[in-house]
Amino acid sequence: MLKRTQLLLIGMVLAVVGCQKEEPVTGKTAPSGGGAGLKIVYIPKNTGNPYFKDVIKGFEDASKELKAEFTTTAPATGDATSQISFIKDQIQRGVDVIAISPNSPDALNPVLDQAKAKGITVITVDADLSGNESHRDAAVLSTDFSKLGESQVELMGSLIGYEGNFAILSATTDAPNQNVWIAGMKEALKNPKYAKMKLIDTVYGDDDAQKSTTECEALLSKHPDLRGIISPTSVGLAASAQTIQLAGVFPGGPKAIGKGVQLTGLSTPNQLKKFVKDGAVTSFQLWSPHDMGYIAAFLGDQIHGGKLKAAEGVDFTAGTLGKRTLGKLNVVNAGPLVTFDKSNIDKYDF
Ligand code: RAM
Repeated sequence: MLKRTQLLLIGMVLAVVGCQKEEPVTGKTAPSGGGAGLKIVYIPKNTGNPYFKDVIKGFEDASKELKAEFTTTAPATGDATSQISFIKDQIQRGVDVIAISPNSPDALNPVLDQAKAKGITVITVDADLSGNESHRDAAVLSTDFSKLGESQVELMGSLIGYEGNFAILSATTDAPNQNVWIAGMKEALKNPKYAKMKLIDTVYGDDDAQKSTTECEALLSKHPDLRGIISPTSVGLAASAQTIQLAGVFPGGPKAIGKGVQLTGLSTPNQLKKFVKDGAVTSFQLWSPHDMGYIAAFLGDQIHGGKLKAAEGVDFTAGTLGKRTLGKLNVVNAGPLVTFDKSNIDKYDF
């Protein structure tokens, strides 16, 4: 169950005003670690993804409390190298903190090193530089990455009676977060509990709605015996839900073959509400994107201000969310994984 503070913050996401333009947001209340006027920039994976608007809202809320100056800017696409020139521009601008959802675990290493050499604090958010963590100071990740793959496999298993062929429709081929989760799914599948479930295909929609739709359609025509699709991306899952609904192949749908195709994965409640109510999607999961941005702003402020030396086991206060602790490799998990279905989806507005 979500804690009250988390529910409150999720509720606040209602007023989504974040956009990908560089617009400073400066607040009025007391500063903490970095002091008033701290310049924080957040670089999401790409523009046009509602999920990142919620993360941006978290940064904006925290920046108001910190009296920091917050801006956001992002490339149009999530290719591995698309963020490099954006990071360079921010180094030029002289920001204090670069928070970034990286599109690659390693392509950004040299430019992030340049940022760090200039005294800029680098925080990864939502996705990490897996295997290259020394190129950032700390990470704020959505939820416990080591359990996410298994949770998604378990959810799929429960939907298909732990038996049948399924596919994955992911984001980009380089996406560090999706790739860690997919590795976790493959590891989970070794458990004898899932012996009758088979991952038969993995495709990539690039966090682009059109490409995700095309990939989902291709999965349906290529594998008539498909029992399920896991799409661990908010863009991919929303596009696939629309595709499955239009094709009528969801369980009980007019074109369902046998028991139909169960679609699940990760997306925002607002993007999926319609499909859950119509029965095209039974259940799916996510966390609070807002809280990730909120926590990252506080962490960046405190590291940059010298109040916190990032190391495993070190505590810090993330505003109204209270005490948080840096874990292994300086990772902070923003919150719990929530499963949404007909019974609870109306409680969420983000
Ligand atoms: C997409 C992005 C993001 C991921 C969510 C679940 O919006 O790929 O990185 O965390 O899906």
